[in-house]
Amino acid sequence: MTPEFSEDEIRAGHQLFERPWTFRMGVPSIDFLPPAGPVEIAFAGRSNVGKSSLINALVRQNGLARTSNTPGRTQELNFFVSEGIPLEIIDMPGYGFAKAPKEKVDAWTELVFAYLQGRTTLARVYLLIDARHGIKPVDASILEMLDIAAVSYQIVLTKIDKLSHAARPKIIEATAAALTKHPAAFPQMIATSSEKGIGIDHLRAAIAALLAERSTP
Ligand SMILES: Nc1nc2c(ncn2[C@@H]2O[C@H](COP(=O)(O)OP(=O)(O)OP(=O)(O)O)[C@@H](O)[C@H]2O)c(=O)[nH]1
Ligand SMILES: [Mg+2]
Repeated sequence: MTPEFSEDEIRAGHQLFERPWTFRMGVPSIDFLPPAGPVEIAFAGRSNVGKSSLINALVRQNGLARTSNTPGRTQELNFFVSEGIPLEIIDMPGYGFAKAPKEKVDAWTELVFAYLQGRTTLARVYLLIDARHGIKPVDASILEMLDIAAVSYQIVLTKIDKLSHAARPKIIEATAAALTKHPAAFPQMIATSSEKGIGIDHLRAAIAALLAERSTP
């Protein structure tokens, strides 16, 4: 249920994130979306699940994507690029943040849905789930939308460091069981901790494999 990677795949993952990544642009509404270019991958999930932190861990650059203890930190689609790599990484606003003003939540939700459903170059969505909470109803509605839109996605468990070693397999099994109902979901998930550096190599390898798959004619 959690994937195995070869040494070559892990190495390819390292290479992808060896050089610096930089902020390209923030997109506040779908009208400002740049024309479709290279392959894109997007990090989606509830507010505060750890999307921006995970991107920083991937690129080994704390502070590239802005993080915060307060939910609702990321308010635009933020695009990150690295010279010579035909891939763009998108950090998304979180969903399911009940305390934000309604008009803001509506705007973020509309932006997230419009992007996820309509972007032709979007190769995969990494859907982040807090390992302590598992898939919540608000996540399930996003999974359903991705299934209907036939957008390929993979679950990434976050903050696994907050669970004891003994508790980890249980949440992985429960999440895998829930995923069997979702046709567009990648059956394997990746358990991570941005704080402790757990699973980051695996996520890099998964992204490298995806990119290799997309680049072969
Ligand atoms: N213990 C632990 N804390 C984490 C981890 N990843 C993120 N956090 C903390 O969780 C909080 C939210 O992290 P962010 O990366 O800003 O979350 P986000 O999903 O980008 O949030 P929004 O942009 O508001 O949707 C911060 O206080 C992080 O330090 C992790 O792996 N382990
Ligand atoms: Mg964020």
